[in-house]
Amino acid sequence: MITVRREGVLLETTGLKFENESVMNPAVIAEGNTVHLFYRATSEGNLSSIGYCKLEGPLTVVERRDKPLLFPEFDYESQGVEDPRIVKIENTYYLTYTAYDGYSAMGALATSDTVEHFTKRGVITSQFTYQQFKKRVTPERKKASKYFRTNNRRESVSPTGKKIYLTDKNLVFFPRKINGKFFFLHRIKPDIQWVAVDNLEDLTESFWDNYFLNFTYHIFFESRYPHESSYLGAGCPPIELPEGWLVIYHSVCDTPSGYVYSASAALFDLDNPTIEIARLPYPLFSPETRYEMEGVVNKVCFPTGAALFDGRLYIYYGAADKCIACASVRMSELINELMRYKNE
Ligand code: BMA
Repeated sequence: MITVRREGVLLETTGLKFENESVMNPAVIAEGNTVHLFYRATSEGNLSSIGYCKLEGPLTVVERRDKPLLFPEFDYESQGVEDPRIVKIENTYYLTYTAYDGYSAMGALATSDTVEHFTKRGVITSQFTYQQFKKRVTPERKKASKYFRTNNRRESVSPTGKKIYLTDKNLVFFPRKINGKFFFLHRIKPDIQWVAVDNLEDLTESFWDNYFLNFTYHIFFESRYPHESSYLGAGCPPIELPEGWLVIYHSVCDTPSGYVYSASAALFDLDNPTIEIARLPYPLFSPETRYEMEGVVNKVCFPTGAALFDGRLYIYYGAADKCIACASVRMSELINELMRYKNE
């Protein structure tokens, strides 16, 4: 087993209107000794925006903005900008988030040359209704049957006449191009899927049309163990190591008292990340402290960002959808343990 050190709660709500209900699920990027943290903040009534704070070293908050950095501006995100992740590829920051319009939750992108002034690029995941998705995936019915059993949003139109799209979130980029292509993960319940494209402009309707016609080929990661039996989602941007891409993801298991969200770990091939090298057969850490067990949603550890300091991996996560906490592990210990569970 790996020794996981709870570093405790890092950020809590304040009296400021945009973050007076909860703070959680932060995007994290470390540059030298500085860690930039872009977190989901909710105001009463559950409207999300993205706040910013800066750390020196893994745990010391030195700056926290009193206004959100990103907030709903467009129809597709009118009810919230949620769950950011961030990477830097060739001098550009790519901040992905869930755009929620009150009915549909979709993966959206914002880019910037600095950590401050992001330009929104709109929704980049598919915008298909469940029925459109089902029609395209039906020829693969056998392999895709769990997608039709999962609690995916089924309606196509809202009472107000708005189109409702299949929920597609947890959009997470790899932090560099792989074989010249952008490589990212997204999640249509219950698995994680992958996309590789030369240019992000290639993500057109006809791209997604073809993608769904060949859908099961794009499944990146499926649940195997009890703690991930309900569904999975990409968590922190993958971390490049000599042994492979380390992916910290969230794994979800339904229980009589509700879903339990844990932080889990797996390793993928550097040149072809669709190849799984190893995964832990148990969660890296699960809700156990009071701040993870009780909050807006109980029993949630939702990892979304990580940073490496002196051989320790600091994992930042939303705890019970209420506050932001951090836990750390020795990287060598985690890799050694993963290697014990290599795929045949
Ligand atoms: C997911 C998202 C996250 C949240 C998690 C646990 O679907 O809504 O923002 O942290 O559920 O409630």
